[in-house]
Amino acid sequence: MIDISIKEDIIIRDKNIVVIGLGISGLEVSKLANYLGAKVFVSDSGSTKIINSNAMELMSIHHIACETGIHSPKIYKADMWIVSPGISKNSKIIIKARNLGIPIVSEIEFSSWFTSRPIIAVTGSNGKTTTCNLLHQMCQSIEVHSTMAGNMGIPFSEQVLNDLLKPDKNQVYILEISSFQMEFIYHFSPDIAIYTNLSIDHLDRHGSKTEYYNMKLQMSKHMNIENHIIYNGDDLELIEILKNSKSKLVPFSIQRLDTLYKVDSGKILNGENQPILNINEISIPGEHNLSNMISAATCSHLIGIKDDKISQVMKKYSGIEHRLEYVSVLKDIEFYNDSKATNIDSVIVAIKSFTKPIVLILGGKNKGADFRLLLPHIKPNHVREIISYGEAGGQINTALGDAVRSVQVSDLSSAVKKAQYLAAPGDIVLLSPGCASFDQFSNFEERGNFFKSLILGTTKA
Ligand code: UMA
Ligand code: ADP
Repeated sequence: MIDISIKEDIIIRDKNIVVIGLGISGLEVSKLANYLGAKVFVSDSGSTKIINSNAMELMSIHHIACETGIHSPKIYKADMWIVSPGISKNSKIIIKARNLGIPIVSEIEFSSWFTSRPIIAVTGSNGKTTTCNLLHQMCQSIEVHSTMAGNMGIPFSEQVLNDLLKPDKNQVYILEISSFQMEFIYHFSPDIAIYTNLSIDHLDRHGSKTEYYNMKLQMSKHMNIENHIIYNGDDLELIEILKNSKSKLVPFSIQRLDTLYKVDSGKILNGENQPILNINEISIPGEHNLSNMISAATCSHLIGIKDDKISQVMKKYSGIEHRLEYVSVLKDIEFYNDSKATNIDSVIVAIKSFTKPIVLILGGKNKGADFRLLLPHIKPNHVREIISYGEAGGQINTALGDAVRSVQVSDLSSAVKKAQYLAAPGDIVLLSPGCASFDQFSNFEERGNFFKSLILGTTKA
């Protein structure tokens, strides 16, 4: 077995490393472990087209042994396991491997052993991808070359291997970290951690709010007194949870006046109380996006990025696909695609981002959310109708009861048809589903693209 207790003493060369999962994390971490001289075996219980094609790539190009459609007994003949985020620590194979004393690490943990570049790690329940993208645009200077990786879809292992093959001494990693990725963490320690906010999510995976929050806290657990934790100072729960951290705590806020950047009288002010931007120069909607910008600005400032670069990015930033994305206007009805809103809090901020009347489409696969939490944020003259669909449609309808006009349909296509029928000129039709997409789609991107194709007429409702 590999002794993983002291990071500096870990030896990988010639060790039997089993990688569990052959999605993008498994694919890329196998290449990294192989490059470092380990004997790699990869196993995935599934056998979809993607899994099989990843296996083919590893076997034919990298000569790495793989199995798909099964976890054979071979997986337990290992000096260490590297697991993909999609595999829960409560799964049968993990419990068995633990009982056999096999050390198990996550893809993020393993990759972090092989880089000494600075790491900025971003987590939270919402706003991670947006904050990472803002930071990535801000952190480009002669001295700082940022590279994004993590939960947004680029495995950290891929970027670490790229840097080993073609080193860039000015490289700074901006990692988007999910709670799933923090289940097997032993040494991972970013230089700067950002906590955007915390609210309940992923109950189906973690079982309780406490366990979910604990996974989020894993990200900063090994940080030291020299490191910084930038956190949302408007989030009371987050303040409480982080208060005993060893690292330097740096709040950001859109309400307080004691933070590095402040929002005051329609302007963003810097540490010298000088305005760097008028709020109305920002083109993406919602206070939550202002909060994302201020957190990215705070972090950029800490690593020496100048205010003119920060404000330039804030002005130019036009948002990311599937996050409150404007689709089209038809018969004076505006359509927005917010397919990435997969929890209650992101639906709440979406509602708050508009003043016009909304016809809201909710639904998909419930992750254990309580839809009654939406009720205090739904005013009948603002959210005029709710259309629920998919696996969670019935639960949503029951949770909302008579408090709001709601109708349940079977699928997204019918929901769009219904929304077009119910919306009046001047209204907004908003897909902000508050659920995962997996009941009817492969991922949130496919759901958002399908919604857009219905609106733009490229697919018939
Ligand atoms: N599997 C087994 N045995 C098991 C269980 C699963 O072999 O007992 C296999 C599955 O068949 C699957 C693989 O393990 O092929 C698991 O792969 P994965 O789901 O971890 O997929 P990756 O392609 O590696 O993607 C992961 C993240 N997926 C998840 O967290 C579920 C991606 O986040 C991330 O972009 C990627 O790593 C790169 O870092 C996705 C996600 O949905 C987008 N994240 C959640 C979210 O944002 O809400 C947290
Ligand atoms: P994440 O990567 O954490 O899922 P994204 O930036 O992809 O976050 O946004 C996901 C959803 O959350 C979108 O619907 C978006 O409008 C919403 N959102 C973005 N930033 C925030 C925030 N700071 N607070 C609450 N919701 C947010």
